[in-house]
Amino acid sequence: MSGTRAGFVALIGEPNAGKSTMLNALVGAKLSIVTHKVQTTRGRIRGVLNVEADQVIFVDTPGLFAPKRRLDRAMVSAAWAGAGEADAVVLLIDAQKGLNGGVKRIVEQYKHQVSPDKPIAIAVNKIDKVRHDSLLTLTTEITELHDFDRIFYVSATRNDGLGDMVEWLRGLMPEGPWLYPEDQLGDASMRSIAAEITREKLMLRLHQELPYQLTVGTDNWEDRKDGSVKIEQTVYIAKEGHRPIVLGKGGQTLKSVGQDSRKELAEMLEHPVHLFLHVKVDPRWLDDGERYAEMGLELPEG
Ligand SMILES: Nc1nc2c(ncn2[C@@H]2O[C@H](COP(=O)(O)OP(=O)(O)OP(=O)(O)O)[C@@H](O)[C@H]2O)c(=O)[nH]1
Ligand SMILES: [Mg+2]
Repeated sequence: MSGTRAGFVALIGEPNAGKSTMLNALVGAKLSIVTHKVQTTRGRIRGVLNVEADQVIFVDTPGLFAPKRRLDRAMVSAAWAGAGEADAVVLLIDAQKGLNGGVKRIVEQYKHQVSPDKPIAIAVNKIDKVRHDSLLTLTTEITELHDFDRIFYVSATRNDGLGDMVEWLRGLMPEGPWLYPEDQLGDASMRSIAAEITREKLMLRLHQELPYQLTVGTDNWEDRKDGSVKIEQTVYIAKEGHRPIVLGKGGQTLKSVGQDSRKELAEMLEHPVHLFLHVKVDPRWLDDGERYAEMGLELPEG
C-alpha cells in the first residue's frame, strides 16, 4: 500500500483514569487488564488500530503518581518513557475527579519531560458518570491549565467519542510503512496476557496491600493433541504470612481465582484450558530483575 502512515500514541494519566479500558475499546480486544483499583497496569501495552491506510499503535501505560517503592518507580518511568517515544500523547482524566492535584502535577512534569512540539490531547473520560453542564466549567479550567491541542469528551466503557479522537490522531502519524502486520492486534505474548489475566483476578479478590505485593509468571504452556491447553503459573508473594490469605479458607480463594482466570482464558483461546496455579514465597521478587522483565519493566537503581 502506498501513502501509508504508522506511529505511536501514548495513553497517559493518573491510575484508574481508564487508560486500559480505552486501549481495549480502541482495539476491540482485551489486551490490557482492568480493575476498579489503582495501579493495575504495570508495563507498557501496545494495541494496534488500522484505519484505511493508517496504522495507529496505542500504548497503554502505568498510571502516573508519586512513586515510593521500587516497583512504583519502574512503573512511573515506563509511563514517561512511553510518552517520550510516542508521536502523540493523550492525557486521560476522570471527568468525576476533574483537574485534581494529581493531574496538575502530571501536566507540570509533562512540560519538563516531553518536547513542547509533540501533539497532546486531553481526553475527559467517564462522561457517562457526570452531568454534562459540569463539563463547561471543567473545559475552562483545562484551557487555563495548558494549551492542549484538542479536548475530547469520551466514555471508554461505552465506546463513546473515541471515533473523533482516532480521526485526529490518524492525521498525526508519520508517513511510512506499517510497523505490524494487518492481523496483529498487539505485541504481548499469550504467556504474558495469561499471567496478567490471573493477576487481574487476584487483584479483584484480594484487598489492601496484597495485590501490590504479588506478581504472576507463566512457567509452562503446552498445546495438547486433544486441542486443550495446559498452562502452569506461579503467583509470587513477598511474605510467608500472605500465603494463607492468597489460598483462603480450604484453598477457596486461590481456587476461585483459578476458575475465573481459566474461564476467561478458555474464551479467549477458544480452547479448553487446564490452569495450574502455584504459590511461591519470594521476599526478593520486588527486587528481582527477572520479575520486572516479565512485566516489560527495568529494575531501577536500589
Ligand atoms: N463509568 C465509567 N467507568 C470507566 C470508564 N472507563 C474506565 N472506567 C472504569 O474505571 C476503572 C479503571 O479503569 P482502568 O482502565 O483499569 O484504568 P487505568 O487508567 O488503566 O488504571 P491503572 O492501570 O491503574 O493506571 C475500571 O473500573 C473501569 O471499568 C468510563 O468511561 N466510564
Ligand atoms: Mg491500566
